[in-house]
Amino acid sequence: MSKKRLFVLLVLVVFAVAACSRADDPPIVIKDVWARPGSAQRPPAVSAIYMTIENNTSSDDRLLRIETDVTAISEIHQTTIADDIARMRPLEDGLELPANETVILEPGGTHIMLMQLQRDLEVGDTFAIALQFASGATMTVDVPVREQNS
Ligand SMILES: [Cu+2]
Repeated sequence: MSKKRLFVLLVLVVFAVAACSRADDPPIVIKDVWARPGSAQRPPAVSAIYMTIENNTSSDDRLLRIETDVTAISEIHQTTIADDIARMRPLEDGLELPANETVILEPGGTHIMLMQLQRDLEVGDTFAIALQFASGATMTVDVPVREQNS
């Protein structure tokens, strides 16, 4: 085999490996997503979504907002405890997703708050949400409704 042909072959192998690793490692991975049950008729007509977000890229990103047709209003909330009282506040600039880090949304911590539910969310239901990131990427994820993460 000539040196030129060997070089071309090596270049092809490098491209193939790069393409494979990109396919195997999606930049943002959503895991363990679930939502609490909620009633559209019964106040407060709210629910919350929890998930694990892996940012596998070498760039910081942010989750800006979530859209879903089960509610008119969804906000990214952070729970803080001061003087034994838990308070939720919206993260106006979105949720930080540092490069190569995993961010966990869980009960008592960060969550996606769904307010003014448009329909009931019962255990066993599934609904779709669209996540929008500061990078410009969007993802659609199916969310199962559960009593608790299991
Ligand atoms: Cu909240």
